[in-house]
Amino acid sequence: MAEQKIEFYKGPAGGWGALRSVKNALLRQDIPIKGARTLLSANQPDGFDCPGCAWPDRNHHSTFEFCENGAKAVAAEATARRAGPELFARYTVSELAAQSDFWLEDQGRLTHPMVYDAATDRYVPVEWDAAFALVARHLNALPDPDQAIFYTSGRTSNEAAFLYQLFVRQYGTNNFPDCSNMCHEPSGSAMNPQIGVGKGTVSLADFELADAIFIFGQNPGTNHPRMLGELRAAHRRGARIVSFNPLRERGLERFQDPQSKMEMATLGSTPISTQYFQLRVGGDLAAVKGLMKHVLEQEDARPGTVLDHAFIAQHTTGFEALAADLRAERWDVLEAESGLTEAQLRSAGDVYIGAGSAIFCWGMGITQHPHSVATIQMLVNLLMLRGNLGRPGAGACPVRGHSNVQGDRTMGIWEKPPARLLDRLQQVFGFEPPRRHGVDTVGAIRLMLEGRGRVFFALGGNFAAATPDTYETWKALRRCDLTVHVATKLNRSHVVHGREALILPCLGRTEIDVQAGGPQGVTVEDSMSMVHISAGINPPASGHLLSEPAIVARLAAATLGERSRTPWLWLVEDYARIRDLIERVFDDFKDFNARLAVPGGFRLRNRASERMWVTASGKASFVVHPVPRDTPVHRARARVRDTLVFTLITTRSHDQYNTTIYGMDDRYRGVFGQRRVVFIHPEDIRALGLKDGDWVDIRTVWDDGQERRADRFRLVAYDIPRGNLAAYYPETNPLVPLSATAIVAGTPTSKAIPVVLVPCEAAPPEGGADAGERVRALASAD
Ligand SMILES: Nc1nc2c(c(=O)[nH]1)N[C@H]1C(S)=C(S)[C@@H](COP(=O)(O)OP(=O)(O)OC[C@H]3O[C@@H](n4cnc5c(=O)[nH]c(N)nc54)[C@H](O)[C@@H]3O)O[C@H]1N2
Ligand SMILES: Nc1nc2c(c(=O)[nH]1)N[C@H]1C(S)=C(S)[C@@H](COP(=O)(O)OP(=O)(O)OC[C@H]3O[C@@H](n4cnc5c(=O)[nH]c(N)nc54)[C@H](O)[C@@H]3O)O[C@H]1N2
Ligand SMILES: [Mo]
Repeated sequence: MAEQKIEFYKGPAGGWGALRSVKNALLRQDIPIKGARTLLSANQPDGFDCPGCAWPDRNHHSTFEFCENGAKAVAAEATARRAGPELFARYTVSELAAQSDFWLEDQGRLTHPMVYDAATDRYVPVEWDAAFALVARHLNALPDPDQAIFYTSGRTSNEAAFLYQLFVRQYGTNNFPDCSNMCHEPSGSAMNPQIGVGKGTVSLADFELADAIFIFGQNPGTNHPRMLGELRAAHRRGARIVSFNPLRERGLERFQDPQSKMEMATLGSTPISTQYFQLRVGGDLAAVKGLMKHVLEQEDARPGTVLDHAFIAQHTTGFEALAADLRAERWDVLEAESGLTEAQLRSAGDVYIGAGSAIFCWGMGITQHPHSVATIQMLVNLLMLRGNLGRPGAGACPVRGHSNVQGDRTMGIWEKPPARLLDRLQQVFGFEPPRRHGVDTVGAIRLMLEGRGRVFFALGGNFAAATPDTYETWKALRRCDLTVHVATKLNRSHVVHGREALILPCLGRTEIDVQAGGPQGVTVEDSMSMVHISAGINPPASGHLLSEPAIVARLAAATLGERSRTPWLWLVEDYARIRDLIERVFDDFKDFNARLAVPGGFRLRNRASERMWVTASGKASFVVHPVPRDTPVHRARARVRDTLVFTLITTRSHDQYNTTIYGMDDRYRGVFGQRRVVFIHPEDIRALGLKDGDWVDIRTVWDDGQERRADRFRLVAYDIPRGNLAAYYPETNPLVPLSATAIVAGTPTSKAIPVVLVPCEAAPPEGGADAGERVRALASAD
């Protein structure tokens, strides 16, 4: 076990620390040499798309873009370690369930399809055909297709996602919960009605032109490290970079580019943010409103010089109502709710006014809040006041997470499919698609809890750990007749299973995929709507793996049989055939196969970036929203008066990919060898009568009488606003109530949980406290 310590990190983001960390990651996975070759193929024209994040590549040119966390993601997949049948013979599933998330994935790549054997409480090997027959039997026995649930995580390729939605809709349901429901759903929910697209409007070229880049609630140094390269270049040419974040994230402060020989040799670095606003958690809507109020007041003082009147007149509706609302807004309310002063808000507003063109980026710090949709609409309002949409160097940039989460939605992984998609499926494939909307992630958990969701199938991801209200979710999964997981690595979701259960191991993106028609590539769409091909270079982790498209096709054939007129097995012989079908369903994919031949692929049309508004009014709309003052946190504070009620954000460490834990360090935040920590303001520690390093249990304050707790966290004095706490996910997911969801979008509000802290004894070593918790929870989930 690594030494546990808390030590302020003095260095910049990136630099030698990043190189050292990659070396360690490769050593851990026993892949010093192969790993290096694999790393060099990430994001190359003839290589694979990095399975890390959705940040776009510089045109897939051939210089290697170094990215520490991309390298860790690749190493995790290309590991030499294997979780084969011997592992499952050695441990019962109950024994596996007592292990930590880290331990489970650390066993390595899954090698064989496995089926749960209740008599021995073990997973045992199963033939692929028998596995598909088992799923088909369950699906075909359901009285109503809406009792089946089909989850998707965002690594799934376009080809697999397209086949999957086609299969499931032919089967008869729109029950497509996905990771997006927990992630950028609010961005789509906000922007679709407002400007007619649910995606970002910028491309990388805009980053070269922007005079100002505003970053709200996003931590690129850890989660999108290649974005730091763009920010560094922007800073160097004089662009202003303004960050809004309750935590001082190192990657938003300074960056040492591992590809700059000069910076590496001299230990130099480039500052990133020109201004940093440490606002209060959940304070963004108020802050953005403050910026808008300032913009309007400046326009009043210097008429005709601040607003883009031509844009507003020609392209928008609703300006007058917004202006009236802003004029009536009070600075004291904006200050109290944002945690920033009027002077700070005005100075940020001045940077915005001073910029000829501006880009707004945002991440989970914006979306995982009750008022996320409103906040995003306010961000778009602010952009539109100065015409910062649909022109060079300007626009909206929701920074997606999973490498193909955007593409999966484009392909129709959506529980609320638009009628035009269903009409087209009907026309092209000659079947009657279900029109009822399906369940999203939270809806799926409820359906299973009520006993009306009986088969749960997951194409990737880790539903049991990524979702809110962990033990409710476990109860839900354990009520299923059958749970099935297509996966690369063992995880929590495989050991918290239904009465019957399957683990179906698949190829990863780094691996060569050979079908009857020869080696295949798949396509993905990045955060800026670039679609390109990805082809693996490593031999498969095991000879028994199937590709995701092949798994979906064989399952479809087994389930639908004669009922389907789609030639499933023929389609997966050559993925170009799948792409021909994609082209027939989506007009924007015209000449799909031909356009992939261009290195770097092609950009999907984005009508908002052409100033074409596919909205009800045919215009972009300004939307009015009040400053939220009745959130669950406000209500909890009003109710609990004798103790401090904090707002907890649940976030990522530098050593994890969502529920995949790579290691126990969070280097930039100075945490080493441990994860059960909670960041807190030193004055708040004093107010609790405690001291730095003391241990606490965390309890949620909610209004449904249910106890939610996560025990044994170590207090870490930190530069965070008073009244706010931060801790890592997924350990804190038991604290997030199922009913804590974003208005309209339904996204769990993982960054806005009202909690209290209860002192406890010092914790036993890592894994101890929460192993006990897991065993108890599993027992009580039955
Ligand atoms: N290495 C690595 N890369 C990843 C991932 C990973 O886990 N590891 N995950 C991938 C996925 S799926 C996603 S969605 C993205 C996630 O990437 P991010 O969007 O960066 O997500 P988080 O790490 O949760 O961090 C959110 C940031 O928001 C800040 N924040 C919290 N609350 C507020 C608030 O109220 N207001 C503001 N302004 N800021 C706030 C936090 O301090 C933190 O800096 O990254 C993707 N890339
Ligand atoms: N409290 C809290 N909860 C959150 C968040 C938060 O910030 N706070 N963030 C939310 C967000 S933004 C997201 S996106 C979700 C993530 O939710 P998910 O996408 O469901 O979770 P991951 O941890 O990314 O999934 C990891 C698993 O994916 C499998 N896998 C990896 N590569 C492949 C592949 O190529 N194919 C297949 N089939 N499987 C593969 C591996 O078995 C691995 O164990 O979590 C959400 N949950
Ligand atoms: Mo995400």
